[in-house]
Amino acid sequence: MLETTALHPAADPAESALRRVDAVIRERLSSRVALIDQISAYIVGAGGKRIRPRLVLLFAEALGFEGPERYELAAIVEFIHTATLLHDDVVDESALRRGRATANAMFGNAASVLVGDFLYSRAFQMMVSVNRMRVLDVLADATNVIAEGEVLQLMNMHDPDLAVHDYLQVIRYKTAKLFEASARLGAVLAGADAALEESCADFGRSLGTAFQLVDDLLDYEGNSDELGKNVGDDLREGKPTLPLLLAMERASAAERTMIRHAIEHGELEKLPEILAIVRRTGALDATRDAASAEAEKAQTALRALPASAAREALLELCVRSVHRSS
Ligand code: GRG
Repeated sequence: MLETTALHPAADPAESALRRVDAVIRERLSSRVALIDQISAYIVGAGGKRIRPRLVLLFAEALGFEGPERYELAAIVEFIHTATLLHDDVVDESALRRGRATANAMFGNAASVLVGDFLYSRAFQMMVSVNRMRVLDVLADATNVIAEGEVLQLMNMHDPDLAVHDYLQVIRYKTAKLFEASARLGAVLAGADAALEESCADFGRSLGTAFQLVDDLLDYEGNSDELGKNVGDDLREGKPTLPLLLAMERASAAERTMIRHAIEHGELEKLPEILAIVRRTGALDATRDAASAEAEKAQTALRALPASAAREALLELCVRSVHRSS
């Protein structure tokens, strides 16, 4: 079981720092080009949970770093995250994000990709201003791996025979890598030694994996209003995620054929039947169990940190990431 002492959101030590980060985000979004201002304000203004900046801030705080670079780095990881969302929604032809029409639906694919490029390159300008080679090293590596993950995922589309191991590799690359980098950067700022930095990175990798497992689960059992994006998108795209892979292992031959067909052809028509199979076979519960196991690994990695309010908030984040509905 995941354990933590109860932490009221108001007591989260990252809350006031996050307001500073939002100010940096607003300031650094500005461009001479009106369409960039308009689209970036549209997507950033829609909110988001700010998990990755929270990781930078909480690890920096847990390790005693209080310099202003933490706000800049927190904003940088949010810009990179937002750039990947803009690109991802084009690739996936998604229509809803953060409870609003996606930027691609509002402004078109070209504008969306290009503003993603702006945010991504602005993040690199900001990294240079932090003037630490390790920061550039960590983020250059992370962004490259994220792109590899997205291409691997593209290669796996419509493949009902995808191995769970290969599915996990994709989620470690496309999602967990930025969580890992965010946690690691808090440690880099604080000048942590190599072993401690690795423990922080381990936390981020495990939490990011848990987070994506839940994301894939919510695509079947979630509610579009709460999620702020359309459920069933993964099936529509023919994306073989863990709930489907596990359901196929456990279903009857006829049911397996139905799921295989849906993955191969990417169709929503059979969503209600497939959802019933995924539920009945326990594939959703098993996906949540896999997420819980990853979140527990993340919590174990936190033992390397001294006790503090920031460490408590990180423990709490593990619980919330598994038991979330948005
Ligand atoms: C620009 C470096 C770069 C790469 C482009 C398209 C692409 C390659 C990568 C996409 C990676 C991606 C979107 C992975 C999914 C990650 C994920 C779980 C997103 C949702 O995160 P939340 O729930 O979003 O934290 P909010 O809206 O709360 O911020």
